[in-house]
Amino acid sequence: MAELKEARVPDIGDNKDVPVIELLVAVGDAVKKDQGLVTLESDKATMEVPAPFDGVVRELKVKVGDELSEGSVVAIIEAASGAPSPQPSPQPSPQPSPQPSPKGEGEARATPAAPAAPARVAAPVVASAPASPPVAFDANALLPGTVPHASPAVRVFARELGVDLAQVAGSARGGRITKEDVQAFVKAALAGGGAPRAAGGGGGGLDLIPWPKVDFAKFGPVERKPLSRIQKLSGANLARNWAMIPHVTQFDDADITEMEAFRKRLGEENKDVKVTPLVFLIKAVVAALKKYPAFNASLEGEELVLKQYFHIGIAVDTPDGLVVPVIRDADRKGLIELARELGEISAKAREKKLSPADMQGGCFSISSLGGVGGTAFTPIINAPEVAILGVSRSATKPVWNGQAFEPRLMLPLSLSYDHRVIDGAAAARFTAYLSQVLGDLRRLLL
Ligand code: CAO
Repeated sequence: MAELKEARVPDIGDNKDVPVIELLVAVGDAVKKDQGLVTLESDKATMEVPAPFDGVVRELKVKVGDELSEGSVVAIIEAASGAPSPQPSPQPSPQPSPQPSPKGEGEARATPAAPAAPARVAAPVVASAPASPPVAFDANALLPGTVPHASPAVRVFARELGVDLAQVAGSARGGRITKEDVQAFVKAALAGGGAPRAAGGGGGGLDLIPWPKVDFAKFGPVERKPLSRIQKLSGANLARNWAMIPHVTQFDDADITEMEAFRKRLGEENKDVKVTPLVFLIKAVVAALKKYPAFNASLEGEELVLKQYFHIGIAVDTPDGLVVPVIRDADRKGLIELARELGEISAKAREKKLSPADMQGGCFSISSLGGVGGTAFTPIINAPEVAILGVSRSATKPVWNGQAFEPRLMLPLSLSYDHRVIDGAAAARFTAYLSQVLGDLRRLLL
C-alpha cells in the first residue's frame, strides 16, 4: 500500500527562517529522490530542498514567501510501494490530514513527531510522469507541474541576467536547465533584437532594448572587478523595486535646532553610547507611522496589509555594499536603547555578522546620508514596504520667523513612497508631521 511521508528541510547549517523563493513541483508531480522540491534563498545562498525518496507529491505544505528552518515540512509525498506509481490521483490523501500552513511559517502542524526522513525508499515511479519535462518556450503555456528545473547556481545565474527560467528550454536529462541553456537563451534574445524578460514573473516583461555592449578597453585601460555577493543581491532587489514600484519623492525640511541641543546634552550624559540624529528620526518615524498607518503597510494583490508593529529598517553602508538590518519594536524603546542598538547593528553589518533574521520583518526603512553629506536624494523603496525616508546632512540656514531671518539648523528629509498606496497629499502630511515632531520633541508625548 502506498505510504504518505513528509519531506522536511534537511540540515541547512546556521540558516534559519529562510524564505521560499520558488516552488519547483506541484501537487500530483512524480518526483525522484534528490529532486528539488522548493528553492530557499538566504542572503548568502540559494538552496534546494530535495525529495528524500521517489514518489508523488500529494500536498505542498509551503508557499512562496514562507520561511523555513531545518525540520520544516515542505511536502507530503506518497512513496510508491514496489509497483510503478500510477498517474497522480485526483483524490485528496486520507492520511495524514494536515492543516494549512499558517502564513509566514513553513511548519506543518498536523503531522507531529513524524520522522524527519523516511527510512524506506519506495520503488521508482514510472517514467511516464516526469517531474520536470522540458519546459515550453512560451511562458504562458506554463502549467502547474511543468515548473522549470535548474540547480540553485543556475537559478542565481539566471536571476543575475534577468532571465525568466520559465522561458528557457532545458537540455539536460529530465529537462533540467543548465548554465549553457541560459547563456544560449540570452544570446538568442540578443541576436533577435529583444531582451530577456525581467525575472520574477510578476514583472510582466519590460521589453527593453538590449544593454549596450561596449568594448571599453578600446578607449583606454580598464580593470574588471566582480560585484560582491551583497551588491549582486541588493542590486537585483533595487532594480526590481525601482522598475515595479511607481516612486514619488516628497522633500521637506525639519528645524532641528532644539533637538540638536538636546541631542548634545544626551551625548554628554551618556558617553558610552553615540547618540546621532538618527535615533530621533526613528522615534519621529514611529510617531508618524502611528498617525498615518498606510505608511506601515504592504500591498498584497488588491489588499493592504496594515502592520500593528513598528520594526524600522536602517540602511547601513558597508565595504561590501548596502544592507538593511531591522530594529524591532522601535515604539517600545527609548532614545538611549535605540542608540545602543543602532551602534550594535551597524557594527554587526560592517563585520558581516548579520543573520537573515536580522534583516527581516521591516515595516519602513530609513536611509541616512547625514554623516556623509548632500542636500536631498531619492531613496528606493525596500519592497514590500511602501515608503522609505532619506535623510541628508543638516545645515544652518536663514529662516524667516515673521519679523527677521534667524539662523536655524535644518534637516533635509526625502520621503519616497509607493504611489499605488500613498497619495501625494498624504506624503506631504507625513513629512510635515515628521518635521513638526522633530521641531518639537514634546509632540512625541501626545
Ligand atoms: N546631519 C548632520 N550630521 C549628521 C547627520 C545629519 N543628518 N546624521 C549623522 N550626522 C553626524 C553624526 O552625528 C556623526 O557625527 P560625530 O561623528 O561628530 O558624532 C557623524 O555624522 C557620523 O554619523 P554616523 O553615520 O556614524 O551615524 P548615524 O547614526 O547617522 O548613521 C548608519 C548610522 C549606519 C546609518 C550610517 O553609518 C550609514 O551607514 N549610512 C549610510 C546609509 C546609506 O548608504 N544610505 C544610502 C542608501 S541609498 O538609498
